[in-house]
Amino acid sequence: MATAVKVYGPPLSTAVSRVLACLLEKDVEFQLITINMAKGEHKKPDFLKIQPFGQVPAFQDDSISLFESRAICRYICDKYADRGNKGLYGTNPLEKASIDQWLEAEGQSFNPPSSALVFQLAFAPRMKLKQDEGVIKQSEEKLAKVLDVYEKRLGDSRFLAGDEFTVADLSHLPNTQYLVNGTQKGEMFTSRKNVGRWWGEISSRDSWKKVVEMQNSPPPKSA
Ligand SMILES: N[C@@H](CCC(=O)N[C@@H](CS)C(=O)NCC(=O)O)C(=O)O
Repeated sequence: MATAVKVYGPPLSTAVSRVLACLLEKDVEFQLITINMAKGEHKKPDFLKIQPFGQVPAFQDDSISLFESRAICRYICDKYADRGNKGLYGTNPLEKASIDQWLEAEGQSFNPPSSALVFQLAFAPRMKLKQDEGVIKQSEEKLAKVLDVYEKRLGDSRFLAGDEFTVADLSHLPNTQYLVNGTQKGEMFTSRKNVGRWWGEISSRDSWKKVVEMQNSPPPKSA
């Protein structure tokens, strides 16, 4: 009997929640192994064997261990191609090329300014760290330019890679969730007509609602 894949890390982490959303879309059974980052468990030698950079998530399936959330998502989509949402990573080279292009745009253009804003505006206050106004201003300007490109694209196309929801859209959920619901910067998304319509659509998927529920559930008590 196939065993559940393992995901290591807290659902509050944006990179972990990306992988969880993908597993839920693909209807793949998983075991979530909480890593207490406040206690530095992600820097312990045993964890470094599966995630040598000491970051979350780490992932295991059969004999393979993986890190990097977007690479993990691609693996899940390919390995479990026949499960759940079968078009999540496209079904032919043409679709995959478009999905890969927008997945790269997320990783290379959208993620740097949006994750900086998430850190500065959502995490720094919780961690009682001083916010860097220069980083906030610069990241906001960069993100606005990226969202202008998205606004145009989403005026021509229902989702980023075409008419269907794909892993390229999914990959934007974690940072956008924090920015729209956990900071004052939500308007950057909601004031742009097409981006706002897209965000409403992708964030109301059952898979993402389950991830948000997991984020809002108290972490299991450690022994
Ligand atoms: N590119 C990596 C980023 C992983 C990452 O930055 N994880 C953060 C949490 S969202 C982390 O582990 N931070 C703790 C640290 O870097 O020490 C991925 O997508 O998996």
